[in-house]
Amino acid sequence: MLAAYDSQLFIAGQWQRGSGRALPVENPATGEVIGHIAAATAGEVDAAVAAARRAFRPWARLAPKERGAALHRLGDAISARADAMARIMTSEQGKPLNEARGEILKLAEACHFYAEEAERVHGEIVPGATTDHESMVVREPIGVVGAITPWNYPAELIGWKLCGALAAGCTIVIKPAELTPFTALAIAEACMEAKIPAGVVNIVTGKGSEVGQALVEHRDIDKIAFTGSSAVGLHIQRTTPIVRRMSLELGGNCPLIVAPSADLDAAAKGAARRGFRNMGQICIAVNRIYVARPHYESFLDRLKGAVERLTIANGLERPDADLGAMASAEPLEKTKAHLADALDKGARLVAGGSAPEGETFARGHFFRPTVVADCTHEMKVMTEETFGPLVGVAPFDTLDEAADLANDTPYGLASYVYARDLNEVRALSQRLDYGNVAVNNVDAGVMNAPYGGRKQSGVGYEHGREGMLEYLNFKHIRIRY
Ligand code: TAP
Repeated sequence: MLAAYDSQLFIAGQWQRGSGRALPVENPATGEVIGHIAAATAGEVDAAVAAARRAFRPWARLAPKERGAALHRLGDAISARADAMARIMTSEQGKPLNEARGEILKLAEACHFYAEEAERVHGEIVPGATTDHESMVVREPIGVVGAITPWNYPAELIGWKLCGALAAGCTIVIKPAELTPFTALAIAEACMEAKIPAGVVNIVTGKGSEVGQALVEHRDIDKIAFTGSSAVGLHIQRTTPIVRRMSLELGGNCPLIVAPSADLDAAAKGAARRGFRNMGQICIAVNRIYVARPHYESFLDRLKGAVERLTIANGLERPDADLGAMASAEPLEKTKAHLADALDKGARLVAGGSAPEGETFARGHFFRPTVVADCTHEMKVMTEETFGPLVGVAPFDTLDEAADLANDTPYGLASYVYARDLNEVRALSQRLDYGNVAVNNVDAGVMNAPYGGRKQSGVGYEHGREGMLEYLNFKHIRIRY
């Protein structure tokens, strides 16, 4: 049991036992209850927002270097407790321990990156129309941020918001996913150790439809930063009661194109990694693959080999496994439904297709990484976000056809291309209607470049300087001399 965090909220720099009803948190690899969260009440949400409001002016007035120093301390505190935080994450989310530890270290990296960016917030002097006028454009922090995050990357998706907001001079109230609250509370503990001033970071736990919705409806929050499904993002957009800034990082259905000039081994390896890492529960997971027809069968053979080499285990028992448990029954059931839909409509099963056998897998949410071929856009795997370990494959005849198929989706988050011919690289990367295009690699997001989606994948950016600009307003000051 994670007794230290049981039923705790983090408000105004203090741990506080939540007074709302207790909700169990399970280890998805075993079904064991590892602790409880308290569903924050309306009064507790108000207290967290009020604490963030009180902390805002003093935090915003600090010199950027001081805010940067605080973020560096937070990065150090997180790195120092990476092993313990990784165990918490694996226990509640299911990903293998080494992968969880890597995510915690990425969170520390975000702290250090935005610690430096804090000092690079500056404006411009714009010449006036006449010589006696001058315009200054300055940037100011937006204010109090309400952040709502999902369970697939329980540390990083909090970190990008928290670090961007704090660097800019904002304060924050975070509502983590109900499935993965303890990683968030461990971040709060690191904030205490790093001496982040009271009220700058606050965490309230509970159900999205209640506690998340209370943040969305709160009138004293200046910006909502949300990562989650497109359906909930749209609901948030519709139910927000006031005009305010909002960033929405939403769902994806990401294509990978294996062009005629591709290195097939590299493409198969990349597809297996980005299709199935974190059990496919990634907004930028490869969901569908389009292969130049002459390479179709040989690519499928390579992909089958790469996928069947992936190891699955209880992530606490085997830290270096490639894959762990899925986070809950819901994405597992959706994966099975999308697989059944594809097979019913004529897809060919190439790899996986069932749960792994054995005592280790008897009580948890496990499924083998699954590939189906001969897919069409009549099938859900090619048009909807599965968010599980299922990838569909189809052949194409021309680059135009490949680009059209890749763009045939309401989503626009990430896309992937494998090609050695620079003309193919150019043609495809220009045609793909996505916020991120990775060519001959599958790492669509890096810390120092903007990361965001188009169409139903959202509005706004995280990562890079752009990730901090989301938390800043412009102010134009026109001066007559
Ligand atoms: P959602 O069901 O949308 O939940 C996301 C967060 O919103 C959770 O904290 C959830 O709380 C909360 N929530 C639910 N209903 C709410 C409401 N009415 N008002 C306010 N908050 C509410 O997504 P998920 O299943 O956790 O995550 C998977 C989705 O996230 C996928 O679509 C994936 O593509 C997307 N995602 C996108 C990105 C980027 S960067 N674009 C990154 C990761 C994930 P509960 O946990 O209590 O339900």
